[in-house]
Amino acid sequence: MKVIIGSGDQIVIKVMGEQSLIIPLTVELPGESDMLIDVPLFSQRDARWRNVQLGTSNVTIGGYGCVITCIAMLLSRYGYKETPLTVNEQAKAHHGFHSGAYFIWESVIRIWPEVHLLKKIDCRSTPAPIAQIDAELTAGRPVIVYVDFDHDSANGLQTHFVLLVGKNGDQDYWCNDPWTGEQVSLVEAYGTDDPKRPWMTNAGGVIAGVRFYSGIEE
Ligand SMILES: [Ca+2]
Repeated sequence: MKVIIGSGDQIVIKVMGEQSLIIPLTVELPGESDMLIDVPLFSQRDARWRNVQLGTSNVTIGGYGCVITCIAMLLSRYGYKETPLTVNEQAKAHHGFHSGAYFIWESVIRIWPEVHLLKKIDCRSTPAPIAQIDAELTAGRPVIVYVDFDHDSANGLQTHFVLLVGKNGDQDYWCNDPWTGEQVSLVEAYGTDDPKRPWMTNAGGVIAGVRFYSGIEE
């Protein structure tokens, strides 16, 4: 027997001579506001590279390599077989770092010619460009953003980069987080419901800056 049911319907279980058990149904269907791009995950703290020197600095990939880990995930999306370790090596060999540890966003196209920086946007004091981010994700292009690592604006911005890979409803995104190597809700991971910071309950307030990249699919 096949029965078609929908949201708002009820399932009634009646055992002979006993009271009926009524179970209301809630059916959640994926809407246009949910989507996900398939992007491999890397952790900057993976034992294979966590203790490796970042660029030519005296800090490690494990401690400060969120950017190159995002870049490794982004490149993987476009068919390059890179890891945080190989991105670090390639960038060192091609002047991809300045001041030791800072990855040069514009250097990507010199090293990986099918991927290039489109735009850098700082939005620490303005709402994030959600419509632009949505358009990029819908087109299948992951977006690098930065957030406050400790989600506490009282002590300034501790910059942490993550890779957005999909929409999670209208006010949130799925992100590949290099710190944990896991895919998480951006707002759950880096927002707060502290009433003193109401803007931190949605992605527009959590995102402090954006790096848009274009790339050619494999
Ligand atoms: Ca902070």
